[in-house]
Amino acid sequence: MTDATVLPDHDVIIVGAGFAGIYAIHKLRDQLGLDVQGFEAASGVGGTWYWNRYPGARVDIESVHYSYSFSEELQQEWHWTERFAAQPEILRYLNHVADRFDVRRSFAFDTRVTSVVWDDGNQLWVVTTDDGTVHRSRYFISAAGTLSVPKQLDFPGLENFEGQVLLTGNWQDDVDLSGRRVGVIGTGSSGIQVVSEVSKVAGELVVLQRTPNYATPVGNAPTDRAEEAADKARYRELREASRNHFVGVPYHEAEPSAMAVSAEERRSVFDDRWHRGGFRLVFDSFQDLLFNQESNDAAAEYIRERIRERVTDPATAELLCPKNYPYGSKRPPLETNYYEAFNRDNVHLVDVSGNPIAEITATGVRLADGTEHELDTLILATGFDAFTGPLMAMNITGRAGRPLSDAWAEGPQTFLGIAVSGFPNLFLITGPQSPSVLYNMPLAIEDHVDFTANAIQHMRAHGHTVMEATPAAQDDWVAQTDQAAEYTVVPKSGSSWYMGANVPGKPRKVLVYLGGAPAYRAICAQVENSGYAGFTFTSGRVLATA
Ligand code: N01
Repeated sequence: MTDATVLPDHDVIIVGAGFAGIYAIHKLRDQLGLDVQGFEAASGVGGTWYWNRYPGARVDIESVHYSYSFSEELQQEWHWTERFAAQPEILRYLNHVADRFDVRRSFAFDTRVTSVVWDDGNQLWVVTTDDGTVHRSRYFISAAGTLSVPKQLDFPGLENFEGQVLLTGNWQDDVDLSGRRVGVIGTGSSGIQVVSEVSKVAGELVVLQRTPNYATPVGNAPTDRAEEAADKARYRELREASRNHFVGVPYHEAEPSAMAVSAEERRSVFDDRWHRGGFRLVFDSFQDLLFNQESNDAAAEYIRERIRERVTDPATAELLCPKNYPYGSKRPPLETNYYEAFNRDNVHLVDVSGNPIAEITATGVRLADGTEHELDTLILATGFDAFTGPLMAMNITGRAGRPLSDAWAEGPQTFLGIAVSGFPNLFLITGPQSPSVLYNMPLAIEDHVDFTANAIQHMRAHGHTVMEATPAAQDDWVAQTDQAAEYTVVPKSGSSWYMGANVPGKPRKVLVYLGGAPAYRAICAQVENSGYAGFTFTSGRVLATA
């Protein structure tokens, strides 16, 4: 029992105004009646969809599923113009949601959180923003995203480049690349989308590829109004089916094993999923692609065959064929005419795997063997410091002055990807070791915000001021996460951000819970129903905000 003397300014501080922060404000302020303050570094709402304005940016889960489910009215009234909405439409949607639920008034925009420190004596979080203001809150929620801090760039000479440098993860509006000599570094999901679009307008496009990817067609099309009406008529059922699927999309056609059928049957299933698009090939063809190397090899070979069919020049096709890591061990990108871009005369593929980028010069890129590519514009699609980057950037310090960077020196340690032992009343929305990026994000976010809201309600109902994961529950969860990954092909990838392996020096540790959304949701429900087994609670004087 403690007696706090300093009052918090707010019940809750939330960082981030993307899908997670918008819903968290609505849930905690409007449904729980809490005093909530949000901070957002950008000038508006949108999160990922605010910053990633590069040409070609588009969702790769059908928009009817990649959207909020918490309001029946919202999901009925919103109309998506395309099956897979492009970035501007998703940003419009998030602005609409922000207006509809009046969340903007609870955010301070253009405001970056620079430090977050637990005050044990007063049992509250002390949050400092970049204007030097200090704010205190009982609970702190990170809705700062998983892919929101671009990976630090390590190209020598980048500062000497006299042309234009553009980052896919922090793109400016209205960049005109027509007729320009453009270089793209990176062929992950962002690079693949940007190449497909920029190839149509650039005078010359040089794609500097270190690792080819298993990209498959997204299958975008204008929304079919009849299909939309049918989906809306059974939205509740669709959402339930999504939440009961491994990756949170209502797929239902996966057969047990690619090895249990004949080569012809396998081929016909792959063909069908390839043509229908979305993540059907990887997650709705055979259930064992991520778990059985032989099945995975069959899918990988199928994709290589498709790439060879689409790319005219055999040498270029071969360079575009991934060979050294399993399909799905890196996050599979979806594409629209990506491979066809390499049939254009203005597009050149440059392999920088064995001949790396040595230097960015004043006029372009120089490779290790001395080859130079002259460029007007350099696009960096080089990825993110996933999961931990956004948390580290806030300088979070827990009990006894222990920084999160110290607690996580060997990689993240969480309970359920939501809580961290030694960091009381801290809630991570889609944090490391939760299914997050492998569970349709808006639904994963809603689940985590609901879990957090329920936990806060539980504390208030029982007169608790502090809630904290136990070290034992955390150790057990980390072990379960590591074990779930071991059953899959994911650890076999050399440079996947799922493993933290894309950032030099970052501990190699699986960052995603790979047991699937349904298993994970059942575990979270068990924790809630048990009265929060794995957490300890401290009671004290329950204080109103100042
Ligand atoms: O980043 P990435 P991303 N020299 O890390 C290369 C989501 N997303 O922004 O593989 C040369 O996947 C690197 O090469 P390698 C989605 O979850 C979704 O594309 O390390 N190359 C790789 O090719 C996605 O997975 C959508 O050898 C260097 C690339 O840069 C996640 O965001 C769209 C290099 C980075 O690929 C991240 O995708 C876009 C170097 N020094 C993104 N350093 C949707 O469609 C890095 N690379 C919803």
